[in-house]
Amino acid sequence: MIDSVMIITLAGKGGDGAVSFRKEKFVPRGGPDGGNGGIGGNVWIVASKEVTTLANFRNGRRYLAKDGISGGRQNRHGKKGQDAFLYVPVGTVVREIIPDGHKEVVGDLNHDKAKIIIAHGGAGGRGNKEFVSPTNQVPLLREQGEDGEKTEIELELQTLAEVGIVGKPNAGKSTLLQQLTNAKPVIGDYPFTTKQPVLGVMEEPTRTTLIAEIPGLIQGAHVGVGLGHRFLQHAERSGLFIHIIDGTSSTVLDDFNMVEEELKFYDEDLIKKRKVVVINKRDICDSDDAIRQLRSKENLKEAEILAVSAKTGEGIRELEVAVWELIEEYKQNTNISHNQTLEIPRKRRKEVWEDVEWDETNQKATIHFSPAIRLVSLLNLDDFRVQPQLIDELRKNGTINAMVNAGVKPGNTIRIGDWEFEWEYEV
Ligand SMILES: Nc1nc2c(ncn2[C@@H]2O[C@H](COP(=O)(O)OP(=O)(O)O)[C@@H](O)[C@H]2O)c(=O)[nH]1
Ligand SMILES: [Mg+2]
Repeated sequence: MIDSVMIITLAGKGGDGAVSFRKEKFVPRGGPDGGNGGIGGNVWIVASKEVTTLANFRNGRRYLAKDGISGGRQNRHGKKGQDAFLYVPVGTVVREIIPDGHKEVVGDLNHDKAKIIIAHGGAGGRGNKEFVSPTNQVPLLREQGEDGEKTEIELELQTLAEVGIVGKPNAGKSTLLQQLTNAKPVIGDYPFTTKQPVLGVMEEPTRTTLIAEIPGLIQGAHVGVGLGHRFLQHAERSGLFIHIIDGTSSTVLDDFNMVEEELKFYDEDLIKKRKVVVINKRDICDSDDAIRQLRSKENLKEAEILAVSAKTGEGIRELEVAVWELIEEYKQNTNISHNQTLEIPRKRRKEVWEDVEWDETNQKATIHFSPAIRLVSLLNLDDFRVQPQLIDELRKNGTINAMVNAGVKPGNTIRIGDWEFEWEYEV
């Protein structure tokens, strides 16, 4: 089973802005009416209960959203590029691989329809209409659309159980899990057979649920090892516990209290969860007596207590019914409605103003600033009217300032994108 995959997501590029002028009778050149480009499409990761594995994803593959459409004449703005939706199973954790190599969790898609934008589409370029100003009535400028974000991510499916089986070592947790589900846990006469949570699916024709055997708590608490983070996640996320007790024990109530104490030790909230208490090994013990002992405890007077034999299957059907009932109840009471879409906010990575790169030998400054590059890229620089407009705009967006701060002097060469020119202005 594939439970982790690395992919690359590429959002759409923004559409380019247009340069255009209104055509009017008797007016040689009407006002500017070049429209803006549309925003590029976003890439979303969406949790869906219809999807059960990550098997449709291929390691290293790129997943793309559509580019925005370019602006047109008559103020026609380009259409937004279509978003791409990547559907993953509920329980998928999304980690972004940061350029420096470390991974950062950006989303835990733990319920149906939870979603996150993992790569934002690029902004649309502005058309010439947007460049009109009191000093520039005939703008010949337009902007290239911005590149979409490129994000490398890791998807990891963390299947978390709805039901946790807890109990002292040897109580019969593994045997019970095997009775209730398709799991094949190790069953042994000696304690501590299970160190990792073992998962199994409990199925009925119309519903399924995931059950985890939570490893013997006692050993972990005392030695301080063994029970990983994963255990806690299962325990915390599970909606209810089956607390199983060995009915042949002469200290049934103490056994129960001991496990409750251990749970409390990890997290106070754990013991507040709904639970079914199960007296096990009813084939070889006096289960009525065990139940009586438990009922002597104040908060167990009204509790749901059942006697089963995980080995022979006696009482298992009743237990199943009780578990399904509690699951349904739990689902109705959780405030996550199943139609609700949860959008996990994630900001675009900030555009970093990279320094002007200074080449001493050639007395040349290269500008690495995407708004400046996008502005320069599509212009007809042979048109003598364009350059002064461009310089004016570069002044407005801070490029000139950065150049001056970097020590650029008249006579130096400036490179922005593919455009190289000699800086001749005093500032
Ligand atoms: N007679 C009897 N033995 C059981 C029953 N349930 C479990 N056992 C035995 O108890 C021992 C411990 O069971 P296991 O499921 O490994 O317990 P765990 O440590 O809680 O996972 C094994 O030898 C099982 O065969 C039961 O209902 N009746
Ligand atoms: Mg076990």
